[in-house]
Amino acid sequence: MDLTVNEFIEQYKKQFQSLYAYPVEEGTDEQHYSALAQFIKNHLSTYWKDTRERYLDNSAKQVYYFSMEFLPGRQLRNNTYNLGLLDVVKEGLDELGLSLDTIEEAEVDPALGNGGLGRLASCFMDSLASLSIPGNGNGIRYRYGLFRQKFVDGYQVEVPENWLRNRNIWETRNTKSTCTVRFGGNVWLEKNQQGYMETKYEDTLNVLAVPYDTPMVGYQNNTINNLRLWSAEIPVEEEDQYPTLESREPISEITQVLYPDDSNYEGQLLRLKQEYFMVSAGVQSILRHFRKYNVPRKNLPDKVAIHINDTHPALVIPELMRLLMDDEHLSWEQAWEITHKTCSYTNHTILREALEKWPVDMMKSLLPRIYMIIEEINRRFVEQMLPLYGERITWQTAILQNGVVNMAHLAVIGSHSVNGVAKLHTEILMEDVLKDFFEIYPERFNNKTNGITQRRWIHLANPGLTKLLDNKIGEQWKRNPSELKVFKGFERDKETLEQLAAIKLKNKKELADYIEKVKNVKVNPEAIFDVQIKRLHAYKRQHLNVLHILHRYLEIKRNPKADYVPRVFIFGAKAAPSYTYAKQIIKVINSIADLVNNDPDIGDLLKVVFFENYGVSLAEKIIPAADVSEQISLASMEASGTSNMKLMANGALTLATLDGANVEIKDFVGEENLFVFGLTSKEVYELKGRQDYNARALYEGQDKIHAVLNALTDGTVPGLQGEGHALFDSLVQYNDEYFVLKDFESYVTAQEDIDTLYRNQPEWLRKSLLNIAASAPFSADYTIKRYADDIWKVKQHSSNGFAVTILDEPLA
Ligand code: 26Q
Repeated sequence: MDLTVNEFIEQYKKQFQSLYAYPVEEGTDEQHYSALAQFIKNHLSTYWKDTRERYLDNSAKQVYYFSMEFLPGRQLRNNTYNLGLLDVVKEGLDELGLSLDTIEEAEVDPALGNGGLGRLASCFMDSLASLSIPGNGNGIRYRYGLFRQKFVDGYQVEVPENWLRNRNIWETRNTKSTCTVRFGGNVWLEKNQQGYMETKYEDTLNVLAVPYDTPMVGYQNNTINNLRLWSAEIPVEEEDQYPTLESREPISEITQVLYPDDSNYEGQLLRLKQEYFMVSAGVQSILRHFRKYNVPRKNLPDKVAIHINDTHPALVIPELMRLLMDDEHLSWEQAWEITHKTCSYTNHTILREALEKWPVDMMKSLLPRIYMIIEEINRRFVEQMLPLYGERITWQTAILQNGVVNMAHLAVIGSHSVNGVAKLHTEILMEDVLKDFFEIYPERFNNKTNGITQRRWIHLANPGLTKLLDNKIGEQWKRNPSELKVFKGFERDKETLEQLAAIKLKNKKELADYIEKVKNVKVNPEAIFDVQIKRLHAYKRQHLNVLHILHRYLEIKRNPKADYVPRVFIFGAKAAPSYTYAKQIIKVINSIADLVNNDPDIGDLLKVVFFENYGVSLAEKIIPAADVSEQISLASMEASGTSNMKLMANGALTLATLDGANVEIKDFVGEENLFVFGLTSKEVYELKGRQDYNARALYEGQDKIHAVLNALTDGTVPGLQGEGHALFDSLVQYNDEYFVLKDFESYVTAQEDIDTLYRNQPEWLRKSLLNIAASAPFSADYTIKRYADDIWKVKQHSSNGFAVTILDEPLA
């Protein structure tokens, strides 16, 4: 887009004055943010409209990514950059005496997701647009996002996230495209005069679904896709039936708040309402748009692909069946053919406690028609499989089991494709979690290793590194990520390594300043910045990190004169509000931080920083400054991980178990360029199978472990109210479910190897460079291209040939 600096200044002044009726000089940061965001939105609106028309004119097949969560992050800088306006805008603001860095801080970061799954959805939206693939997001516009996390006395406290306080400039309320979603009531089938069976409803709760559309701007390619988030309202014609605020509760609560649990499923009625609300509105709106294509109903799979992001939107399957049969009068067979050709499903977890299973009674009374359809899908499945596979496999794969609806089974049976999110994870699905299904439908299973968008995580988050790459290898890597491997050629170039070191140090200084500002802790930017940022969960083993920190602390106290490499341990993590153990770990980390950071014997050698309210915006500050990436989940438990990819791409060295995508990171960068420790997934399975693990023996037999665990309970760590004992008990008394003690020794050794390597700066920098150069395969552009080719069968529809080009496919 062509715009000169002067034109920008003129237009921006006008924009500002039309909003606030006084000159720009008098504006607050917040007002400038609003005016600038509005300015950018005005600029992109024609491309947004054109993209929609282009897809329609080309009769393009479209993909709809259904997800209960999206974590887009701040959009001002991203959109400005992707429109090709970043330099002009920065310069213009500069001339006006303003700064984008300051203005940007006034934008809220929409926390409409819990963690990895939601952020992945947003990275995918970015790649879809940047590849000019007709791709739409479909989700919920939660009135309150994931809680804001505060620490009080070291304890996590949750505060509601009122992200819409200052209205959201990016969204457009689209009243033209509303639809109605029905809950409860009575449903029956009746023959009408034409002889069709007709579905009759009475006493239903009717909810109006209002879409809010947000532009998803492609990288300098004139493509703007749509993210559609639904909000629940009272149907206009029923306003009178809801005279009091109280009577409106059952409707407004549906899209009021995001469930803050990312790993523990509790069968809450409201959650089921949310899922069906989003699914029904989304599918209705797809079918309405599809009518514009003027092709027969049976050709729906040629024009539409629906992706189910984990089982949360799996009701797409019975809902599409319902609409095709009840509204379009197709037969069961026709509707089923269309449905399973249209739908595909990604699994993101092997944790049994996270698998969704809805009580039949709940489903039956909330969604009577949907339940009838699920029952029939199940009946036909069982009827077909019994003679082929016998009792055991058939009943173990059925959708209805012991009074619950197994959503993963519904998703697999109703989809033509089932994928995991890393090679190892997909293997575990095929060999363990979904083993029986793999026997029945081997052709459905495939792997799609996760990816990240380099635009947000390198270009924008790390401008220093981006410039270095541009200078050394040219700018082609921005449109063809595989070019990053050219950077490997500089591994022995002294000048490049020094520049890389200078960039990292600058990023670390900025983070150090920020740490001082928000945590009032002074850290040494020359220390190793060791980072673990992810949801707090026992399987991710933040407590393994904690034990090692305590071990280090005791070492330094015992032998203060030895030669140590200074280390700053950085954490960012939210615990689910009901997850007591995770919250106890937070308290322990904060207490250890108090101990360590204020001990004059320790000084710079050891610092612990636990940021409050970890999210996308904080990640953008932390990741470019990281030296070490902690990826220490118990092997087999982490489906993929994506912070591992972001940190690697920013030159951090990975300290990892062979879990999730860490395995592929190791394969690409080479074993000698990261630090692997701990049990392998196979060993974990064997150890579990043997049932002879004895954590107490490790506590009693190994001095280091003994000392560290005692420090948790003997008063060494101040301010604990039993949290140290809780940790101790989980590890010793309750036999250490995630084998923390088993992996402790090799973890400590790997940590020592890190110190040794860091002392040899040229070698450290060389490995850091090799990590950056090997990060290309984890571009979400590749991931999305493979989804598009293998699963969705959707094509790129560029307007000017400018879409990101994928020349070769490193991970294929
Ligand atoms: C389910 C039912 C009721 C309420 C909440 C939920 C729920 C919500 C969110 C269950 C799970 C989630 C989120 C899961 C998640 O983020 N998984 C992560 O997905 C990433 C992207 O694939 C992977 O990289 C991570 O390994 C995986 O943990």
